[in-house]
Amino acid sequence: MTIKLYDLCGQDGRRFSPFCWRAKYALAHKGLAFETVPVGFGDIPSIGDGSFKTVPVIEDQGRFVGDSWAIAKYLDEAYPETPPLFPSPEVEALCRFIESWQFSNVLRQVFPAYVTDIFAHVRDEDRDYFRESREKQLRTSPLEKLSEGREEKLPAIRAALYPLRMTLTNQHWLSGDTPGYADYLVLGTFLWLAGVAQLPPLEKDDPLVQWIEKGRALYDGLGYSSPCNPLAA
Ligand SMILES: N[C@@H](CCC(=O)N[C@@H](CS)C(=O)NCC(=O)O)C(=O)O
Repeated sequence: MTIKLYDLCGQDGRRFSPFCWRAKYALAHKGLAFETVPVGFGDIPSIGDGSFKTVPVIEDQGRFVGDSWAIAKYLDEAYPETPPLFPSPEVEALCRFIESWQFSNVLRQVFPAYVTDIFAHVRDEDRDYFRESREKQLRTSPLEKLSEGREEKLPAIRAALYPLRMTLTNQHWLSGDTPGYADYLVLGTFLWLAGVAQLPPLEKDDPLVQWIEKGRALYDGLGYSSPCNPLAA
């Protein structure tokens, strides 16, 4: 039976949630058939029993699982015969580090700088909710103040990505010779940016661009399955 993935959707069918991208790559890595159910922010309370506050959520044979990490864990447990996302407790522990690093050093800088671009792409019916909730979360009103002079934030954002460039100079993927969950954790951020960024975050000759393109091409071009903007200029 095909697994359903409730996937955050904006205008033009655009999928931009970094966490939903992680779940899509996790499903694809395991070779599991899935279909996405596009949802806006306002649809989340109607998923399953109504207890979910965020997406991704998957529905597998009547069972609902939310949170990208919990989904990855669930998939490994429910489908042990397919390629593992966490082949060992050590890999899982290191993936936790990548997730924390990604959250604290990358997303935290990128999110405020690009929040108005997300706002520009959310569905009309989600706009008021998005503005109000993000102005509260980022303690800035109006949101547009956060994009003033954001070009000046790009050097720091690019510098935060240095550990990725350094690692990927010597190996094909963060997970080694073949892609794994560590890669999907990071690819999620770039796919989110590609879905919304009106200001390309990377420079054209950034070696990360090649790795991102390789990641997008995986699984029959999964990373190209949603409209996107250029990531580099
Ligand atoms: N820890 C969660 C975070 C998921 C999350 O924050 N999703 C956002 C979309 S990117 C969401 O659904 N937000 C709902 C809202 O803000 O109302 C995960 O890894 O799945």
